[in-house]
Formats: sequence, structure tokens, C-alpha cells
Amino acid sequence: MKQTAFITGATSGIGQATARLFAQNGIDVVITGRRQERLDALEEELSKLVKVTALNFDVRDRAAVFAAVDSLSDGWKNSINILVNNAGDAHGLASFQDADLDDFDAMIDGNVKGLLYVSKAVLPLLLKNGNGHIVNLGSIAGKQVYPKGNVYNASKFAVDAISQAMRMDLLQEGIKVTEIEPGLVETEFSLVRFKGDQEKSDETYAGLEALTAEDIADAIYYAISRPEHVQVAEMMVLPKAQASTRDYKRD
Ligand code: NDP
Ligand code: 8X3
Repeated sequence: MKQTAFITGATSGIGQATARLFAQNGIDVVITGRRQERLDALEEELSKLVKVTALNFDVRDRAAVFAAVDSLSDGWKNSINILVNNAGDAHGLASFQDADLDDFDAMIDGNVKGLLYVSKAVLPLLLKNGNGHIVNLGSIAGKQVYPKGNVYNASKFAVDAISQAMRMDLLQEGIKVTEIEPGLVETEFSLVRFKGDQEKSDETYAGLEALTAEDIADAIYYAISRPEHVQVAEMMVLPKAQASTRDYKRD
């Protein structure tokens, strides 16, 4: 069956690796993000394999989300059956008493409200086109808090709750809902969290072999390529060197 996916946060890391893997497997892709040059480059690369279109919007901007989805041609609107809610990031790593309220806003607005806006905008297409599947990027951080994780943790606990709720509410509509819960993945995630501080970002991954974005793309592709009657509800994928949000084996 021909599949078409709408992937948020495809300009980097897990979203970009997922767009590539989907395209290599013949899945047409709508790629989204805010960095136009990266969207252009990925569109050019993947259009050699499948149909691709790029949408530039900030998931925190409710009107922009709906306008972007509405701007798709009928061809796309009549074929999208997979939504990968991947866009998201951590902003800061600070104890609750020291943390910046703007960082709290960015995480709640992006990781939670952004996911809700995109889901509400794309869901009518999934319902119309059949064989619908929503894949949400949760995290081990959405199952276990860690010191200074506070609102990032809260945003991913929300993704966990929203994923469970979607699975119940969409059951009778025939939509599958998968939550992928990665551990430490080496992407631009830490560079964003530490506001461009490369040294601090590198410390996150020092002395252990973190997951790659491709490892998580594999998990996402596994979930969306099961037989129609199989629903992968949740998948936590950790590096061998991680046991919890607080237990790492470093050299
Ligand atoms: P990256 O920072 O490499 O990628 C994040 C992507 O999200 C980028 O494409 C970015 O695009 C997009 N994005 C972020 N904020 C917005 C926004 N407001 N509007 C639109 N797009 C946005 O991180 P990862 O690939 O690691 O993260 C992807 C997902 O995986 C996130 O939800 C993250 O929480 C989750 N995750 C990551 C883990 C890790 O260790 N890396 C572990 C567990 C979960 P652009 O800047 O162009 O808008
Ligand atoms: C990202 C994983 O543990 O760095 O969700 O918060 S962690």
C-alpha cells in the first residue's frame, strides 16, 4: 500500500533521519521545520526517491500550523496517512528555582501545544484517507524525571498522556497511535538545550556511545511498517550504556 507521511522537525536529528528512511522505503513525505535552507536541501535530496514537499512553520504558532496544512495541494491532502509528531526540544537544564520562565514557555508551547496543533490540523486528513497512524516522540524523560529536567520532563509526560488518550479516543476511528520513547540520542538536541554551547553539549554524550538519529528512525519505521492489525503502542529505545534517566555507564 502506498503511504504518505507528514513529519515535523525534519530539518535535523531524528526527524531528518526518519524522512530519509521513509523516502528510501518509497514513502512520500511532507517535511516541516523552520530552517528553510535545510528544508530546501532535504527536499532536493529526497525528491530523487519519492514525492516531497516542504512546509516552513513554527509549531507554536497555531494559525501558521493550520495555514500550512491547508496550503497543501489536494494530492497531498488526499494521501497523507502517517503523522510523525517529532518537532520538539529541551530549553535549558536548570533547577526549578533557577530556571527561566521563557524556557518553560518554549517547552510547553513547542513540545505540548505544538504537538496538539499539528495533530488537530492533520488528523482530518488521516481520518479521510484511511490506514491512519500517529507516531509521537515521547522520551524516557516522559516516564522518569531527573534533576533539573522539570518542565522538559513535564512536556514529555504530557506527550505520554496525550498518546495514551489519542489511542483510546481514536480507537473506533481506526487510527493507530505509537509513542516512541528514546533515551540519549546524539543530535542537535543538547546544542539547543545549552543554547549553542558545544562544550556542554559534548559533555552529555562523553564517554558513552549514544543512540544515533538513525537508530530511532529505525524504530519509527518498524512501528509504521507492521501489518495493519498490529499496533506498536510504545517503544522505549535506550543506548546499551543507559539504564534510566539517571544511570549511565561512562568510560
Ligand atoms: P534536534 O534538535 O536535532 O531536532 C529538533 C527538530 O525539531 C528540528 O528539526 C527543529 O527544526 C524542530 N523544531 C524544534 N522546535 C520547533 C518549532 N517550534 N517549530 C517547528 N519545528 C521545531 O533534536 P532531536 O532530533 O533529538 O529531537 C526530536 C524529538 O525527539 C524531540 O521531540 C525530542 O524531545 C525527542 N527526543 C530526543 C532525544 C535525544 O536525546 N536527542 C531523546 C528523547 C526524545 P527547526 O529548528 O528547523 O524548526
Ligand atoms: C531526551 C532524553 O534524558 O536527555 O528526551 O532528557 S534526556
